[in-house]
Amino acid sequence: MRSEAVRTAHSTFLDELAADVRAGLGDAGQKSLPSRYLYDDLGSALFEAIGFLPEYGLTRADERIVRTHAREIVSPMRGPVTVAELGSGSGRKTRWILEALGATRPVAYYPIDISSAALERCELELSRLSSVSIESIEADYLSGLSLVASRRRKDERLLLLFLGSTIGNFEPDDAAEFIREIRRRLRPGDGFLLGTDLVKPAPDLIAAYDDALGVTAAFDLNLLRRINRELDADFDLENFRHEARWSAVEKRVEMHLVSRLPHLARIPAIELDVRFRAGESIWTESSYKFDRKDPARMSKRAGFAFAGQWLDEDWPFAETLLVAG
Ligand code: AVJ
Repeated sequence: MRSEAVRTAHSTFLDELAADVRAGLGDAGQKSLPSRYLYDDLGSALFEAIGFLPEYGLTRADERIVRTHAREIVSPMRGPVTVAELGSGSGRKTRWILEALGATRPVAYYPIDISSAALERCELELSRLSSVSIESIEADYLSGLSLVASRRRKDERLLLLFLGSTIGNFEPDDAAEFIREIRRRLRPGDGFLLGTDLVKPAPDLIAAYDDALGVTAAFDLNLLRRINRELDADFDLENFRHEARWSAVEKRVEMHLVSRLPHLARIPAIELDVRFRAGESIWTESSYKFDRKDPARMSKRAGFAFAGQWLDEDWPFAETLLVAG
């Protein structure tokens, strides 16, 4: 039974990957691949390493704000609280929120992630917290949130965490729609803590996404290695170089894998040959950056009220607390 279910899940995943690769590389015009495929086991480990790079202040700023202001952030949440988190990460930032809440009451914590490896690491990191019970939810964000929201008792408030500026990987229309979908699953009075990386000088942004050690380049190139493995493709990683571009108009950093020379890559699993010109790129990620007022503005339209915002001095980043109206 169980192995059957796992096999089905895996083939569904492969079907999706195949369809996405065909859609992204199959036509003339700008080639692209969805950024969520960056996070296989190695990709997730490389992202963890990126969080230690001096050029990439995002993860440390996010943690600093949560650590410094945890008490204030949770202060509007009275009575019993269930905490849910979209993308469990390493659990390092979440610990501060759970400790602040757990000081005065028992807390149930539900990390939601499609990666079982990420969930395991998170459980390990947070398992020593007394007065916090953890239950991992291996699911996509919205299904996981529906499950958690429907399970809690009538008198329990929900505090939903969406940290790390993951919202920045959504196209703006999709981000707005996603926040509306979140609101639909909450009850009035529930909290939503949203982390957003802020616009900063172009050279800082470029360095953050194209670091001197080449860790981000490895993170980006690993996407092709993953497609080689999962779809039996023959991408030669040496044929590509990583590039970070900042668009001030769109307020986004783009990651591209740029072909160094004209060449052909074969993807037999989907019977696709992909031709590259020299200088042609595969667009692998957008990371939108925000102004301080953006989070409240986006969320108000979705039915949230602004309840507070905390910023970091060293690396412009905002933690915004919203309450479902
Ligand atoms: C995990 C989505 C926040 O966009 O900054 C890091 C991913 N990409 N370096 C980001 C990432 C390149 C990261 N997020």
